[in-house]
Amino acid sequence: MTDTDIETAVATATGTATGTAVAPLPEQAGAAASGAAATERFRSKQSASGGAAADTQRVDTLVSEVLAAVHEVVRRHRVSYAEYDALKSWLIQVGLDGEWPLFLDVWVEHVVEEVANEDRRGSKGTIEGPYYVPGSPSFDGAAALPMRADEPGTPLLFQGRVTSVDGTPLPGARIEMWHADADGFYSRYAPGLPEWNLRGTVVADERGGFAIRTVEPAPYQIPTDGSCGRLIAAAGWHAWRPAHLHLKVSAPGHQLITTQLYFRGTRHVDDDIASAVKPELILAPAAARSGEGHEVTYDFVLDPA
Ligand code: MBD
Ligand code: FE
Repeated sequence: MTDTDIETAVATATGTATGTAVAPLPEQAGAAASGAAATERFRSKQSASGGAAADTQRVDTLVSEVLAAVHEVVRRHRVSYAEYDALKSWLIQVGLDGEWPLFLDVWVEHVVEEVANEDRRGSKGTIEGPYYVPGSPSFDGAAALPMRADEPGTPLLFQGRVTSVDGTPLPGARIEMWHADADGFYSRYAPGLPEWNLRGTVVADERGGFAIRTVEPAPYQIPTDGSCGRLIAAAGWHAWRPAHLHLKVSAPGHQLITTQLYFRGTRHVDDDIASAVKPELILAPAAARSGEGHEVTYDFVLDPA
């Protein structure tokens, strides 16, 4: 990192330079660019929602138990001052890199999602991850996601219906999809991609049906040049998520589902670094009946609110 990168990251993290709702398009590749953009996006979402109300008792319980777990690890493994200082400098650097959203969504969010949605009867959800952007271009019924004229990758037709748990179709349901391109990059978090590339919203027809044309994403590698990448290398882990489509599906009077869908037999579908794969979320696309590429049908079932 150069001094200017660090100043930019600090300014972003403290909100002194940018008060805008939309993060600027990154100009450089790598951890600093995607981390700063993800941090900025999270901060604007959080300031819009006002954040959770702090219940003193709850903060006391949760923080005390997290600290007790840390103390227990220090004692059990006889953690040294050298290791304590290594931890301190790593934690400082995660913030400077803007990688707290990435770190938390990869290693913590899956358990929060599990607890939040354990009583759902409809379709399975999974983690949102750090790269959602609200307000993507919207289309009726059947559409292609915004993409470049020469967008690389295998064409994919993704279609299905949205119903309530009792089987009632949900016309007007909104299916928001976002995903990495065939090189594993997300628009808004990597340089050189059109603003809404591979991000769009399709509104279901009168039968609750939708059809989305896109291209199959590549597996995603956590940036290797930032703090999360350094942790992964230091621990001897791998840095990969399997190829995935992100979705948010919503309809009036129903609970929104945030989910991801994966592809049977693809790399890392059995060892996702973010622990976000569930068997119900693995697609098995077939050869397209018309045109090139693949097609797959997946229906969403929403729980009443
Ligand atoms: C991703 O694309 C993602 O979905 C998650 C959860 C974490 C890092 C990158
Ligand atoms: Fe993702």
